[in-house]
Amino acid sequence: MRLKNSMLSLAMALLVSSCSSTEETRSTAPVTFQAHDIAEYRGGYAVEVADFNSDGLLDVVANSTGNPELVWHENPTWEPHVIVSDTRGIVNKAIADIDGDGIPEVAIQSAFAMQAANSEGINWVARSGGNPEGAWDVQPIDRFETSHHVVWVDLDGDGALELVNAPLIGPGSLAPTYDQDSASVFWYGQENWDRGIIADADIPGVIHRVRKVSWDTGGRDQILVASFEGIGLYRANGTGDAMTFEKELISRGHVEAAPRLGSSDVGSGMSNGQRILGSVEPWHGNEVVVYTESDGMWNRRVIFDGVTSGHEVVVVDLNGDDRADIVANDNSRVTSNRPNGTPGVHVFFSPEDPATGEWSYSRIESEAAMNGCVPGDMNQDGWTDLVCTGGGGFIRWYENLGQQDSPR
Ligand SMILES: [Ca+2]
Ligand SMILES: [Ca+2]
Ligand SMILES: [Ca+2]
Ligand SMILES: [Ca+2]
Repeated sequence: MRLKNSMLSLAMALLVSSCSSTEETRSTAPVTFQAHDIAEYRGGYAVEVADFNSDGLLDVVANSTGNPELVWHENPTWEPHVIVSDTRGIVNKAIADIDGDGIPEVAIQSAFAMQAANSEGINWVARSGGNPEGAWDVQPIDRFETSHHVVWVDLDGDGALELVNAPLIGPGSLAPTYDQDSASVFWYGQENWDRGIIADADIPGVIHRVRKVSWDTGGRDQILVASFEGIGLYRANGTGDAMTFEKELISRGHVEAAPRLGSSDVGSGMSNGQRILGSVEPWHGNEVVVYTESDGMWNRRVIFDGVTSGHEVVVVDLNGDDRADIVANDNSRVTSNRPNGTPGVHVFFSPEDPATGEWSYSRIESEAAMNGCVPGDMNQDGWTDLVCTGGGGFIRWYENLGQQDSPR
């Protein structure tokens, strides 16, 4: 009787463990990707996705400082529709439907250069005339030297998006170290686009990216700023012109002599219900970093240091296991001077414990240099795809083919 019970327990245990291990294998396995070209595109700097024509399919906008035109590519034919033409030095844009008419508006930053003296830094808001395939009206809202990254966020939680502008540097910062001056972060409300201040010339060196994050509960968005200083979390208090901002430095990032300093970009995602951050460090750096929190402290862990020319990061669950994965682009090229370049897209799938487990690595693009990627389900099949552009000469989307043994 005793033996029989033991046998039964053993059989049950085996059954349970084999079930859970099967589920484990299915849900945590890396996914594979298939590349599709959207357009040939020289010197791509950054890319965004949004549905411009309300057909439920995400369309694609890339920009390059060398290309005077900004177009949206219509999914799935990728036919280009012009938003602006003859605009010099377009360095970034942010897309959101700020007036609720179903057609996104596009904030654009132009006249960019790496030296304040040569960079007028014009910030614009482009609105369609009701037909996104027709002419767009473009209004300048501010000029500030080296305006470089923008994002739409609801800082005061009133339901209307504010625009946040992070100039690259303070006007006194110069190549090659860019650390002589400190940089600011600004915000603008839709009512009058007056310039408000989030950080008042107190971020040393280069600010590379500013990202929206829902850090706290409540209706407000917060922002994460990736800079020479590291990763800073900014929270707004108050409303409208009376808003004030508090900074919490999450990490100093990579600490070395400028310009190999801080963080190039940061993303936030959830892993087993806990927030993690992913970062590429230092500025234009080689390290892929994951941050996990324990006892109120953010622990920094380098999971890869083989990116030759990093720039941006994406933190998103690609394989549907509720653990955020990390995507790092690489804009390096293989040349006679740099035979060891590693162009393309590096993807890291999270282990069960992102703080201690082994991340699974896959290089999903190894030919075309890429400067930035964004996530989006481009074919509406439930699997999150990636859209990238860069120095490799393409705007390309990588179709997430899922795990072969678990079709969704
Ligand atoms: Ca569309
Ligand atoms: Ca709109
Ligand atoms: Ca607001
Ligand atoms: Ca998909």
